[in-house]
Amino acid sequence: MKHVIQSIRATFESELHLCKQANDLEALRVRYLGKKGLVQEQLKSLRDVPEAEKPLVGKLINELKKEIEERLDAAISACSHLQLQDKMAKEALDVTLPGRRSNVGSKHPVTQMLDEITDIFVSMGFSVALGPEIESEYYNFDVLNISPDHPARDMQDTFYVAPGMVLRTHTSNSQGRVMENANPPIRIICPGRVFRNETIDASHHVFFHQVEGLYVDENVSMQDLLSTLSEFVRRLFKKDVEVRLRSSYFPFVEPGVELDMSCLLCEGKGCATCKHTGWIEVLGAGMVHPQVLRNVGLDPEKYTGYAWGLGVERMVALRSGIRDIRLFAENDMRFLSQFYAV
Ligand code: FA5
Repeated sequence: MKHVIQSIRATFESELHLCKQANDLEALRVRYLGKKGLVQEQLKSLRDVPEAEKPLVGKLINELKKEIEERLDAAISACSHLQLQDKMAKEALDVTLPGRRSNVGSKHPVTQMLDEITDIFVSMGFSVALGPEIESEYYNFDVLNISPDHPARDMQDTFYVAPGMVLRTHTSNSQGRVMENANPPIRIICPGRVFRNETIDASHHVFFHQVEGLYVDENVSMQDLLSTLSEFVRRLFKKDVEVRLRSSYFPFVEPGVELDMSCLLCEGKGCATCKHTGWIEVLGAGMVHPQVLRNVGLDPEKYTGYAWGLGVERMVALRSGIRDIRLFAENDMRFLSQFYAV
C-alpha cells in the first residue's frame, strides 16, 4: 500500500509539471481529489488493509491528500498571478501618449462677429438694446416713416405672420421702441436677426443679422456719424480699409447714405462677389428723419441724431475671404470649424 501511495505522489508531481493553465490544474484536482478520484479510491481500499496497519496507512493517505491540496493551491495561485501579469501586459496603457482632444465646438462665426462688433461699440459708449424678431407693422414700418404703400411692405420683401405682425425686416424696429422710452442723449446699438422674403444668392439671404446704431442728442451731425463708422471699421479690420459713402434713400433718414467697403476679396480689382465693382455695400445710414423724432415725441428743432444698420454676414465674409454668405446658414462643420476660436 505504501508503494502505491508513493507512486500516486510521484505521478501527481510529474502531471503537475505538465499543467500549463488553470483548466489543466482543475482537471488534475478532479482526477486526484474528486469523489471518484485516486485519493478517494485509496481511502475506500483501506477496508482491505489489515486492522493493525490501518492507522498508519490511513495517516499516509491523509498526508498525501493534504500534500496534493497544498501543491494544487500553490500552483493555482501562481497560475492566476501569471495570467494577471499577462493580461496587464496586453492591456498596458502608455500614459505618455498625447491624449485625444474632444471636440468642444465654438461660437458660430456670425455670433463671434456680433460679439466683436458689440464690444467695439460698447467701448465707444453705446449700450445694447434688443428688439423683438416678431414685430408690429407700427415699429417695423409706421414709426419709421415707411408709409403703407412703401415697396418695402410688399409681400415680396416682408414675411407676415398675422394681421399687422411681421418678422422684422431690419433692426431699425428698435429705434421707435428705444426713443419712445428714453430721453436724449440716446446712444444704443441693437444686434439681432432679421428676415426678408428675398431671392437667395451669394450676398443675399432670407435671414441674416444686422447691428443697428442710434445716437440722438443736441447738435449730432453727419460728421459724428462718419467719424464713428470710420473708427469702427478701423478697429474691426485692424487696418485702414477704404470706405466710400453713396447717397441713398431710406424713409427714416434724411440725408440717407450707404457705406461701401473696398472689396477685400479682390482688393478692389473687381470679382463676382462685388459684382465687378470693387466695392461691397455693408451698411445703410443717415441722419434720423425729423418726422421719426416727432413720431416718438422728440422735438426735431432741439434734437438731431444719426442711425445706421449694418449687415453682419457681409462683414464676416469680407474679413475672412468668404465668397458666399449662404455658407453661414448651412451648418456644415467642415466650413464652420475654420472659425473655431482658439
Ligand atoms: C436697412 O435695413 C436699413 N434699416 C439700414 C438703416 C438703418 C439705414 C438706419 C438708415 C438708418 P438695407 O436694406 O440696405 O438697410 O440693409 C442694411 C445692410 O444689411 C446692407 O447694407 C447689407 O449689408 C445687409 N443686407 C441687406 N439685405 C441683405 C440680405 N438679403 N442678406 C444679407 N445681408 C443683407
